[in-house]
Amino acid sequence: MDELVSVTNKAVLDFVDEARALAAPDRVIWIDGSETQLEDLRKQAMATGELIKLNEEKLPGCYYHRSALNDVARVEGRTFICTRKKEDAGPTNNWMDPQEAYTVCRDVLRGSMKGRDMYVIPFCMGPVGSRFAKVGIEITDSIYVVVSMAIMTRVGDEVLKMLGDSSDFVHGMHGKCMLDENKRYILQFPEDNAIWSVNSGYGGNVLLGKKCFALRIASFQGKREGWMAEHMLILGIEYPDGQVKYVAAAFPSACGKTNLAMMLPPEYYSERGYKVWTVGDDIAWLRVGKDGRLWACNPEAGFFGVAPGTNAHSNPNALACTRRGTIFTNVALNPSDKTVWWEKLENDPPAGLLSWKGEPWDKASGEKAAHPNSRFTAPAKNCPCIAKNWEDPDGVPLSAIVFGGRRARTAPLVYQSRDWDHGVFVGSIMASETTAAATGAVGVVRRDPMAMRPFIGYHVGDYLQHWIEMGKKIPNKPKIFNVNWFRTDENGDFLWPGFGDNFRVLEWIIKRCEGKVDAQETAIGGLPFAGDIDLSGLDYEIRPGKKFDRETLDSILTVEKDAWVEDTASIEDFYASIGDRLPAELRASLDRLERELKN
Ligand code: OXD
Ligand code: MN
Repeated sequence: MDELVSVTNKAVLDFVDEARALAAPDRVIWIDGSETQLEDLRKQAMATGELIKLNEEKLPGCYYHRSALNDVARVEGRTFICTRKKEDAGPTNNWMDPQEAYTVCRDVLRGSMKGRDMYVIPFCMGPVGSRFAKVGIEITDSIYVVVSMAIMTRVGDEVLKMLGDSSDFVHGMHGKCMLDENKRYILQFPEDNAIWSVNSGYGGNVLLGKKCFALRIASFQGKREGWMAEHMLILGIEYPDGQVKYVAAAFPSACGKTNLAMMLPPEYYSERGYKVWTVGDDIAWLRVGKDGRLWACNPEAGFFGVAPGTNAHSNPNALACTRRGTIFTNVALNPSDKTVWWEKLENDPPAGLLSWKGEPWDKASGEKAAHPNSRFTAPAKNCPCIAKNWEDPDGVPLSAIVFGGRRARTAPLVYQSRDWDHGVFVGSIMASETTAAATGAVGVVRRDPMAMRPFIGYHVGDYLQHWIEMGKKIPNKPKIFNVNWFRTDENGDFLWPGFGDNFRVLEWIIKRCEGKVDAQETAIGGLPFAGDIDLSGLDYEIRPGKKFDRETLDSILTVEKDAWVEDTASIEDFYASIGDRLPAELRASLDRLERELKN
């Protein structure tokens, strides 16, 4: 028997009826957002092993989950943008005809929920009631999805109330089905406001509010409505006088957005009263404010962070987020005291761990205990450095936008674009080594414009044009920069200490925004004079026997012309693939770069 509910929104009821007729669940359960209902679902999931309750004293309210072995990352190869015209999906997306896509998915979903419950999750991206927030309805047969969505978004009755009788919501349909990777599809229908995801249980594929809605669908909506959905963290830097300056930064998946968003400034700065506040760690919705500045909102309510590498040194704030009310996925489990472990959490793993595969883990085997893309799903409100205004419906005003990739060579530590259009060029030529966040080879350099390559819900050329057009609408534009924390030496060791010391670069960036410091003009943009990056207090060993020195700083603040000339050839290829939808402004910037590199 279904639970009795009093939903009156016809469009929602029709959507649910259609899903029920197709998937044939035993019952339909409406998620009301109450703790009682969520607790009941967690208990059910514990009974089947879908969730394991962790140590209530050490990790109160925390749960452990393993996804299927073949289902541990986003599947870009099986992610499709289903626009009516193929050319509207563009060269960076897979495309499927919408009718064919619905048919394929219907075949997979038909009868797939027999014997199971179907959950209807009303969810809101952005604070409920905000004029910028957007509603989705996710249908799923996974309790893991329900409880994760309840952390990552605002869910329940209050969302339905906000929706009223409007049909303006994203129709999200998810079914685990058989978890068959050959029939796994992550389908976005931007023209229909719909997302269908089948045969996966991995967060990035199934928490539909996140990548599918807040980036792919929202980027399309933003283009139509005059705003932007970006793969960016948002942070605030508080100065000793109490002023706060906000920065949004786009880095590809698993390149340190969460670490930067929650960074602790070096002691030298914190002693003087500098602080960093987190507004968001993955997604920013950007709008032009009444005051002519660009304002950024975090549409999410939680963090879906990469666990390995997170520790008391690298990101104490993220670690603190995960100490209560968190779901851990595909990390290692210590069955004796029901705690979790992952690579680099501590130096010595406890004995008797079960790996992410659920098998006894043998350190000597060389296998990882936690999957490299294992995750924590933690409420944003847990974060010790969450900004007081992180839920302000208007968001926060940006001083700077920062792009950055993971590049062993070529890109210097930091440089500034000459103006907005050149900044769009800098973002468009971003490149990064691939990571474990998506299936496929790791460590391959690929062009990843604005870190959005896997997330642009339409043609990349139109997307870049939208950036150019937005620049015309922002009287008081943020300045645009590029950073690269990942330069390595000939032994593969990182040259820059990273983590909290990245604050030194942010400080230079804000000084540039305020016209307080000069830059050296080069072919690629404005680079710091090395003396302007404050190294005070950076006198510890960044690895055994190695202190950071001025010479190293000089070496990562130079433009290596040969490497850049090589890079422009690959940019040419990338731009050629975009075809005639490439904005003329970007073509002109590339021509200028090529010319100036010859000088
Ligand atoms: C993420 C990703 O999960 O980018 O944030 O893959
Ligand atoms: Mn991301």
